[in-house]
Amino acid sequence: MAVERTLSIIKPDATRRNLTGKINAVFEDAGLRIVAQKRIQLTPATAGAFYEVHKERPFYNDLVSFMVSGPVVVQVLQGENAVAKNREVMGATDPKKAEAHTIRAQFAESIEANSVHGSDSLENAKNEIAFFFAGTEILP
Ligand code: RTP
Ligand code: MG
Repeated sequence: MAVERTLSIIKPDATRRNLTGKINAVFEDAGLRIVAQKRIQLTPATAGAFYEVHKERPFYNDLVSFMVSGPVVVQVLQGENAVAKNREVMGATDPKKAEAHTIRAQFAESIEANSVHGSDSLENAKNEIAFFFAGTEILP
């Protein structure tokens, strides 16, 4: 198994409820290392560009509004098989369908306000990391 990096975002529903530490503990307990992290306010333009792949989906406008509704924490997670491991600890998009031990089962409010984002492939991870971070900001 290769050491990978993936992009994670702790979403506004979670920053609002002061859950960033609890969520980071789940990542670290799963063997993922936080090698870059910053708390930022997304703009509609930035959130819209980040979620460009969902532009035609019915939930796109609501998703962009939600993502700018408060600060987010963008982070790079590193570890063995990090892309799949992070998706595993996040749980299903809809928290009602997520397994009990996952972040979304424990913390998400709804299918939209579901506490975390994680890259869904190694290729997307590379692009999403570059979207938010300069190479010099990532410190393994
Ligand atoms: P993410 O990209 O945030 O890691 O989540 P995901 O892969 O599990 O889900 P995806 O299908 O990529 O959807 C992106 C985000 O859009 C919101 N969503 N809302 N109202 C809805 O039916 C709906 N479906 C998706 C969620 O915030 C989801 O994480
Ligand atoms: Mg996705």
